[in-house]
This record gives sequence, C-alpha cells and structure tokens, in this order.
Amino acid sequence: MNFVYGSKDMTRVVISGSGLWTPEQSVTNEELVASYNEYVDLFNQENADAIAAGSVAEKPYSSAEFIAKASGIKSRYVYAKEGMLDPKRMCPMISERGDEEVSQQAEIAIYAARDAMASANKSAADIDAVIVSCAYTQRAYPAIAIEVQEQLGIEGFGFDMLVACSAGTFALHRAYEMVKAGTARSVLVINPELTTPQINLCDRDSHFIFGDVATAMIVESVETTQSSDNFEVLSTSALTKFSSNIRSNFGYVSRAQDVDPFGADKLFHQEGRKVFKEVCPMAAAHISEHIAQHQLGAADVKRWWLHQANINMNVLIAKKILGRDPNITEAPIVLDRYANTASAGSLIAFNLYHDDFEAGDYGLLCSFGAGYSIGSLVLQKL
Ligand code: CO8
Repeated sequence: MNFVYGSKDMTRVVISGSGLWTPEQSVTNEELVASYNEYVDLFNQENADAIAAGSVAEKPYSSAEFIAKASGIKSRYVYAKEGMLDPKRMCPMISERGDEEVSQQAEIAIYAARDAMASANKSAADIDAVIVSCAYTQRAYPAIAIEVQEQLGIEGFGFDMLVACSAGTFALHRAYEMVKAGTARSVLVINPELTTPQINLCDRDSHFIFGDVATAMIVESVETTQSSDNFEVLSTSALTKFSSNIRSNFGYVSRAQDVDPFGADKLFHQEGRKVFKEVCPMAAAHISEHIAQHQLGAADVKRWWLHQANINMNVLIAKKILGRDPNITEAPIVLDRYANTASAGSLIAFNLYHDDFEAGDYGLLCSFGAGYSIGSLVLQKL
C-alpha cells in the first residue's frame, strides 16, 4: 500500500502558478544520429586492428527511425549545442564561471521561477522557501536554491533535493507539507534539469534520451493566493523501491578511488527494457490506488500529466489505468520535442496543458523513474 499524505488539517494547499524555461537551441534525431555515426566511423577506424583480432567489438550505427519508434522522441532542447555534435568531443561545451558569477543552473532556474511567480502574481516578499529539485546539481554547495533565493531577493530559506526523475513531484510534496504545517506561507519549487552534460553521447542505447529545460511552481495556501488559476492539491503519494537499472555513479568519491570520474558507468546508463517492464505496472498500480483514495475512478480524471521518458511507456500506463488507449488530450505528450527531461517532464505537461480546466475538474500528476521512484499528486481545479 502506498503512503498517501492528505492531512485533515484545515489549510487547503494550491498550486497557484507554473513556469517553464525552454532553451533556444535544439537537436533533432537526424543531427544527433549523423554525429554519432561519424563518431562510430572514427572509433571503428582507430580500432580496426583490435576489431579484426576480435578484442574490441565493432560499433554499429544509430538510427533516427529507431529512436522515434522506440521512444517517441524526435528532437530535444539543449542548453549548449556547441560540442554535442562534434564527433571528437561528444559533450556539450559550457564555459566555467567564476564564483562571483551566477551559475548556469541557477540562471535557468531563475528564468522558470520568474515565469511561475508572474503566473501566480507573487513577489519575492510573498515567498518563504525555495526548493531546487532535479536529477543533478551543478555543485554540492552552496545550494543552488540558496543562490536562486539570493538572486530573486527572497527571504527565508532554500535547499536542494535530488530524487532523479521524481525530484519534481517529491519537492511539490515537501512544499505541500510545509504550507500545511505552517512553516512556509508560499514555496517556490524549481526543477532546472541540465541533463546533457551527463549523457554518454557515445552510447548508442542512451545518446538520444535526454534534453534540458527548467520548470517551476508556486505552492501556497488557498487563503494567500492571488492567482485566478489555482489547482488544489488534494493529496500526495510517494513510493520508492531500490533498483540499479537506471544509474549514474558520478560522485566525489571517485577522486579517492583512483578511477576515471567521467567513465561510462559514471554517466547515465540503464537497462531500458527492464525499466520498461518493471516500472510500468508499478506506476499504473500506484496511480490507480492513489485516485481510489478519493473515491475517483479513471473516468473521473480529466488529465494525466505523466512523466515523459518514453511514449510507449505512457501509452501502456494510461491503458492499464483507463482500460483502453488514451487519447492525446487525456495524457499529453511533450517528450516528442523535449525528450526525457528527468524530473521536469510531467511538470512541462502540466504547464502546457491545463488551460482548458473548469472548476471541479480533476487531474493527476505523476513521475516515475530512477530509484525506482514514483511520486503523484491528485489535483482539482478551483
Ligand atoms: N539505433 C538503432 N538501433 C538501436 C539503437 C539505436 N540508437 N539502440 C538500440 N538499438 C537496437 C538494439 O541493439 C536492439 O537490437 P537487437 O534486437 O538486434 O539486439 C534493438 O534496437 C532493440 O533494443 P532495445 O531492446 O534496447 O530497445 P527498446 O525497444 O527497449 O527501446 C528504450 C529502448 C527506448 C531505452 C526503452 O527500453 C525505454 O524507453 N525504456 C524505459 C526507459 C526509461 O524510462 N528510463 C528512465 C530514464 S531515467 C529518467 O527518467 C531520469 C534519470 C535521471 C536523469 C538523468 C539525466 C542524464
């Protein structure tokens, strides 16, 4: 049984605004595959003798058609395109900034935060807490959230959270609890997903999966909201189950282990098939159980803002919940143009697809992925 948090406390909590920052640059499957295949040609030429001797495996080409069919991804937005498509580099090129400059991750977080604050009609003085929650932070400390807090002129406190794909929903859970508990009037939750530096662009199985983005949300009490677009959080539910099937071993201990801190196992890698098979039934059961806590059936929910890793996963999960194929309005897809944006995927879907809600309509926001971790919120339009 999942743990569902929906306190009997009288404070009603709302999401009163959401923000989205989309990078200007993008990379299509065709561009990505062309550079990957150039890299493969170089690799196979350089290793021709070892390949002939059987000690090194020849690398096969990637295919744009395979990527679109297996994942639904056609393109992805990227923070820095430069370097990503260079077959001799295979990594974005991002210049180092000094300690006195705003870090790249804080910068994109601020873009999304400002958008969310504007949509919720909030000024810095209205906000008591900032949570920056994502798959990776650019540094260990000081927290990116505290840097963002400083830049936006917010008093109170901030902290970073890492829960991979569920970092966004888990941070919304914490914000909900803070508002309920009265420890913050209003919380700014930001998900600056700078994923591209962690992609192994030399890995055919995963080079196409991720993109960059930043999302943000304002969580506050129904009594303080100045927004005309409020979604009440009726309850939250979370589930984690340890798995190494999606993993990044990148970390500071590599320095003491005398290993390459950027080796293939330090970057994102996964057993994609296993993830697919194991996560889909877990997520579908979790969601069905969560809405049942509110005596809701699948037909009562207008929209499913699902994690955006793979279109076939989303269709399968929605099918398990609904008992039929979902239509694109019920379970919107953004991964075709954003790719997998780790914790931000379901929040981009919410940001882009909620304007048609009328008072009383229900929606379900859910993330699922590395950990494994699943996080959901039952929302109702006020
Ligand atoms: N081009 C051409 N062919 C390919 C390619 C390619 N790029 N890649 C694989 N193939 C081939 C394989 O070699 C295989 O060939 P064969 O049958 O001859 O052996 C065939 O295609 C089928 O391969 P797969 O079985 O691997 O392909 P699938 O159909 O399973 O599709 C997917 C692969 C798309 C990866 C799929 O398994 C999937 O999406 N699984 C779920 C993945 C998922 O949800 N992962 C979660 C991601 S983690 C996350 O969301 C956040 C993590 C934290 C952020 C990290 C930031 C960097």
